[in-house]
Amino acid sequence: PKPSGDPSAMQMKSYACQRRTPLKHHNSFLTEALEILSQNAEYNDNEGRSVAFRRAASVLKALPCRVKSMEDLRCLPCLGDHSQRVIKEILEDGSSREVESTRQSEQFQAMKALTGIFGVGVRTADRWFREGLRSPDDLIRTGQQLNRAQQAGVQYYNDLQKPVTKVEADVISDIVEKAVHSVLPGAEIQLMGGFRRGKEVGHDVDFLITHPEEGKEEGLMPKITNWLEEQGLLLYQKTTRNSYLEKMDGPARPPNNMDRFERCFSIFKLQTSAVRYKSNFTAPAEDVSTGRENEKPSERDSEESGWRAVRVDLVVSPYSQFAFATLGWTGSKLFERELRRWAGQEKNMSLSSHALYDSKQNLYLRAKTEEEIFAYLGLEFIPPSERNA
Ligand code: DCP
Ligand code: MG
Repeated sequence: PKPSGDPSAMQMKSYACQRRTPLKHHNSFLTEALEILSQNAEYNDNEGRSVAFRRAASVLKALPCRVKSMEDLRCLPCLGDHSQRVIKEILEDGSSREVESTRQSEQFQAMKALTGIFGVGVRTADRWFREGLRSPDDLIRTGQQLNRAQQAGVQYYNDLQKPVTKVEADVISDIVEKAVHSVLPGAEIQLMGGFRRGKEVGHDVDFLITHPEEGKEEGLMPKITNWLEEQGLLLYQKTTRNSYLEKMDGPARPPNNMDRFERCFSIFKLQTSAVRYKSNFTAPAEDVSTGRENEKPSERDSEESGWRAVRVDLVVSPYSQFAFATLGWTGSKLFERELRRWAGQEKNMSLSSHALYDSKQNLYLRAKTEEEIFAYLGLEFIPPSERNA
């Protein structure tokens, strides 16, 4: 047996959904580099390459200690030649030339700034980049045509760049709970996404809403958004209708894995006084960067105005799909992707945020809890805090 300090001593499973990945790990100096290359591949519309780097990074997140030499990587899955070259260079020289030149490149920085605008995807950002645009300011200066989401994205750009803290998420939870219970008593609300996995900050706040009596949740979203709008709490909202029909959609995944729940993409107007009030009643959070350090004085100051903009996603699920929706909206994105790949490739099943279909038995598998879904898939249950793949 190998000494216990040797990372290769553990049996590393190859699917991220077979492993426990904590939030804090020992190899950020390597994973951050690999994730730069993953992100750059995404900006260049190379999904295969992007996922390969992301999988490599994810394996290193699951290691019990810091990688010290290439020897430590023996027997690890998902580490392709390219990832190994990058890791080797970082271990030997402290940094990778490819990663550093990518990070500094005009294209990478512009794509990061442009895709960082709410409502802007890689396609649009790439078109703008090729037209010579580099930042939100360039869009305003050149009078680009923007849709309603992008207009809000540019308008609230600085606020939306700042990470959302757990205390802010808790204040928004209270508001959402009040809104939901005002329009449908007995409804259940759950905080999802990164915050459910134990993150201290996020880029948005995600909620899943349901009601134990199937059918009661129908038409709920417009009632919630109306209530919020009347209170002056929404800066932007766009609701998409539930378009999932088991009989019509069958087991096939909707295109690009988007689920079909009634969903609201919104921007909340969050009173900073409410956040200050709440933090006084909460254990002091760890000191996290507010991202305000680089803010130009000319920009809107939420301290002065008394509020800030926060991205909030609301999703309504029928009770019968709630376990699948919960699993599908907890993340991480790679963990979700790996779950679906495992289901398809290893189990001949099809998993979505709505259902699990068994192609061998030709039937839908019902579940009330996440634990049951892991069991159907023949996987050990991984709690949300260890899904940070
Ligand atoms: N999700 C998904 N596929 C989508 C959209 C969402 O699998 N197309 C799932 C996985 C995410 C969760 O929903 O974990 C929430 O999406 P976010 O983009 O908000 O991701 P996180 O909450 O994990 O990260 P952050 O802290 O940046 O908000
Ligand atoms: Mg989120």
